[in-house]
Amino acid sequence: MIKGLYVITDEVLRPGRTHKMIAQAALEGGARLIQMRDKSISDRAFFESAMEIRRLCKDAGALFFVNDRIHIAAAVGADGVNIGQSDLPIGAVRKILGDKAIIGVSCDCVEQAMEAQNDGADYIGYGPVFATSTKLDTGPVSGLDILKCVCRDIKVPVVAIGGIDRTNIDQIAASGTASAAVISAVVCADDMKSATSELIRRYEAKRPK
Ligand code: TZP
Ligand code: MG
Repeated sequence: MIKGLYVITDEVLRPGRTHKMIAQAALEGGARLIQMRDKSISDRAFFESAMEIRRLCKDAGALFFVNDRIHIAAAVGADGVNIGQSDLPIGAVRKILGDKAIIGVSCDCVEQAMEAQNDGADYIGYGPVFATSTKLDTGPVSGLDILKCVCRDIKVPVVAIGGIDRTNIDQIAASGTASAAVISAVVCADDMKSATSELIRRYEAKRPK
């Protein structure tokens, strides 16, 4: 279920590109995992965009995730949420969203990943693997060796994130990840649709069969 390229929307990196435009282009490029992420807009504005993206994802047979805002994930019927270390605990999120919701937890060290797995996370978002300027309050860059250890030790799917682009996504695929999450590699590309398909092609070519 959590497999391949995971595209996360962001309206700040390229002003004028909306969450919906980004999601649409990513879906057209073949992405089947989409997350809407916005740390600053109002709940109402988030909800309205999320409703539209929910529909686009359903039509494309893609999974739709909401970043952080659990109540909006519930309200729009998202497939899941991606939460951080300071969001509600997983058990509380489950109570709100139910058993079928896919709960991803962002982690920046193996201890956090183990704890999230034990608490019932459906996937681990791990990173930053490489340097990134998209998110400033990150833990240290992990690099590929630590990522490989995490993939070896964690049983649930590992979604790598942070600084992943067309030049290094093959290494992410070869490290045992289930998925590679990108923001700027799609959002800042001149052609978001073809950037998405290229990332998918490169990831799939190096995924261990
Ligand atoms: N969490 C860890 S790194 C990161 C997040 C949300 C940002 C990833 O953005 P980019 O542009 O793909 O490096
Ligand atoms: Mg968060």
